[in-house]
Amino acid sequence: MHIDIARYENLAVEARDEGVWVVTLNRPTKRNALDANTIEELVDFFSTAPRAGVRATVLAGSGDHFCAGLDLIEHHQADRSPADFMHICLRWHEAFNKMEYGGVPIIAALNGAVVGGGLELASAAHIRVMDKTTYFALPEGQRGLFTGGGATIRVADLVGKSRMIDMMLTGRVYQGQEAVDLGLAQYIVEGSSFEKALELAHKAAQNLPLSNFAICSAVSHMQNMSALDAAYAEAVVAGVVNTQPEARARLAAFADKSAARVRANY
Ligand code: 1HE
Repeated sequence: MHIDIARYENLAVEARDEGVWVVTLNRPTKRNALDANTIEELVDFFSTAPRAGVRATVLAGSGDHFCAGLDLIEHHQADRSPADFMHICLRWHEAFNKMEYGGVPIIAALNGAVVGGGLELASAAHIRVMDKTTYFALPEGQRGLFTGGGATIRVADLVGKSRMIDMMLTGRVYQGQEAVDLGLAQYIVEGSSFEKALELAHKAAQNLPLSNFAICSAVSHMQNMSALDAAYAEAVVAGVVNTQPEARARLAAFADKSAARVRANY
């Protein structure tokens, strides 16, 4: 599989070294609002990435805001039927499921507004890094709308049902350390969230691809299963991953004491 960078209009797609790719929502004048075409481009990239040798992806937004959510102007002008919008939402799910279950680590570099569908997009990434400008909200209630890109699943999973309902009913905004404490992001940085996300992507890209595939696919699948089925599936995945020939050199390095040990941060 091959990623054709030139085919993207609303995304800027760039290959860095060590198999790390950077995907940037590239409509800053629209605050990177998600129109139908952007969603199709996300489906395309994240469907192709797992088979194109992508080892980790940084997902960022161009300009001062990560993403303003659903393109409200397009939605207003299209005056969609219920069936039309259902199909739009199914394409959002296609894109975000490809992200969450695709097996390639995705690190979201957040700044400014991460709101509505922008938070749905961010919550499909495996790691979220925020900076001091980042804020999270679900303004759907105020707009006469409802979430359609998986917030009832992923945002509720991150912050819990009650907090999500409060965010939607009252327009509550979370930012700063409180957002990390709630689980909306795993890192907050003084400087650039992009630099930190890139550092984390390079770190993840050092793992064997099959290990990352399991981490960025199996964990999510297993959360959807009964404990009994998840334990069975975990054993099967571990059977495949933990016996991969590529792991033998790493195990040998541990055995001969040349591999780094796990140490506490002091
Ligand atoms: C947009 C959008 C958008 C900006 N769709 N065009 N999401 C929201 O309710 C968030 C709506 N946006 C905002 O609250 C603000 O725009 C921001 C806080 C993100 C940024 O504020 P600001 O002052 O920097 O920008 P602005 O002046 O409000 O907007 C600049 C331009 O971006 C302007 O376009 P212009 O052509 O007049 O210059 C805006 O129209 C445009 N823009 N946000 C379209 N969202 C699957 S269901 C998901 C449901 C949802 O996501 S609901 C949440 C929608």
